[in-house]
Amino acid sequence: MATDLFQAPDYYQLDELLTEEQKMVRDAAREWVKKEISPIIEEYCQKAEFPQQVKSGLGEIGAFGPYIPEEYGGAGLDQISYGLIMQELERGDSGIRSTASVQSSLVMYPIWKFGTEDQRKKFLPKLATGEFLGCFGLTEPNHGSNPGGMETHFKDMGDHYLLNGAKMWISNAPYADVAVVWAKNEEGRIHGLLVERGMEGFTTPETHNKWSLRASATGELVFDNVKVPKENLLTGKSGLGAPLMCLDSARFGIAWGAIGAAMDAYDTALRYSKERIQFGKPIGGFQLQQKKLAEMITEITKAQLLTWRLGVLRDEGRATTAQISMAKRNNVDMALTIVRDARQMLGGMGITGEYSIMRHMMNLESVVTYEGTHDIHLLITGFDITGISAFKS
Ligand code: TGC
Ligand code: FAD
Repeated sequence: MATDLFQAPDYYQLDELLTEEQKMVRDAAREWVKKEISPIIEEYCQKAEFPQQVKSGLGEIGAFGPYIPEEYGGAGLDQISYGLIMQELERGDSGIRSTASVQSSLVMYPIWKFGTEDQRKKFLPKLATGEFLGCFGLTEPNHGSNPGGMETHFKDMGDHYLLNGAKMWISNAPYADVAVVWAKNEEGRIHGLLVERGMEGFTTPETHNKWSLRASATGELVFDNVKVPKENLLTGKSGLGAPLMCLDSARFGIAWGAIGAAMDAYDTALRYSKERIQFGKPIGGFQLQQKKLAEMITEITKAQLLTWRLGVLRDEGRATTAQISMAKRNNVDMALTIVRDARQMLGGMGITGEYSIMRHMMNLESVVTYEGTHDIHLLITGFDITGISAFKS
């Protein structure tokens, strides 16, 4: 990719709503992305490889467990800071943000919230530095939007649990040292288990040929009579509500992250429109291109406000699942529309790796599907406002 010239749009002076600490955290992540991600990301996406070397840097900027208390190695930050870090990472690449979202909200969060003190001490500090990578296994081949129907199950064998089943579409799986796995016990109740690399019968085959999120490794989790020690059960919460609580946290981060991808595409298109001359003048001087740019900055600004308010509510412990769904759905859709328009504004150049736009576009096709699809989030809002669930007949 050409030199990273990114300048963040802030049309409504929203920086004034941030604390000095939040701005410091955001700026550190922004600088890190410019230095460590922008120069390498195109190459890693082209070869469809996760850049493992960025793990320690992600740990250093607090991207692994931003809101996990410092006593467990986390950064002890507030929710808005967490969101801002995700925004900056996704400005670089959704796959890098994915790695951090999964590690923070889907692995560290459940260990912190539902784990025992021994589990916290054993895993959290190593996950916070990036020495360990984690993954989260909820989705199965036959159960995506309806995880409650999962088939993966475990039996109490007295001195251990015996785990069988399979998960698919699992981010970080091929490199994960530990997997938070959701499985049913003999009574059909969902529990979280910590499955560690090296346990006999546990494999993590990589999913190849993705056109999207190519710098994030995706894989399966296969459990063939895996003996899981009893001390690896997450004892603090059971039922589908436990993984759904993790998803609340991750979806919140994605709502912020999508703004990052949109800001990058807008900034690129704006700069290009002032430089590219057709019919004797910069294309940014044509009304049709100005319409695209004006709508982009309007939508980014609305998303920034929505997300900032959600961050305040979340910091006060008042954000609801449905509010988070609305922000995830709106912002990812907003980002997809913006990257598609930005791609057109760059003409043929828009499809090349010289610019980040096509990569963002392809990435966002996963982001709009994972952590609850666009349609599922709409139904969550529908349920919330009517009180009638449209998921099931
Ligand atoms: P439903 O009957 O509504 O709920 C089941 C139980 O859970 C409780 N609950 C919650 N508890 C805590 N926090 C929440 N946010 C909760 N939401 C629901 C609920 O009260 C109930 O409790 P109880 O005691 O009555 O049993 O569940 P449902 O089966 O109707 O499904 C609802 C639905 C469809 C909204 C939900 O399952 C859903 O969100 N589906 C989408 C699946 C999804 O998002 N999967 C994501 C997989 S992880 C991923 O994609 C990672 S990508 C990572 C990356 O790379 O960034
Ligand atoms: P399906 O559930 O089969 O849905 C297919 C279509 O039907 C969708 O359009 C959906 O909106 C629609 N649909 C389904 N039910 C309804 C309904 N009731 N009403 C109306 N429409 C409906 N999962 C994890 O557990 N961990 C991970 O780390 C993870 N990482 C991922 C990484 C990538 C790159 C991808 C692509 C996915 C990842 N996932 C992960 C899985 C992801 O969460 C699922 O793909 C997602 O939840 C949708 O499930 P599905 O693909 O099975 O689609």
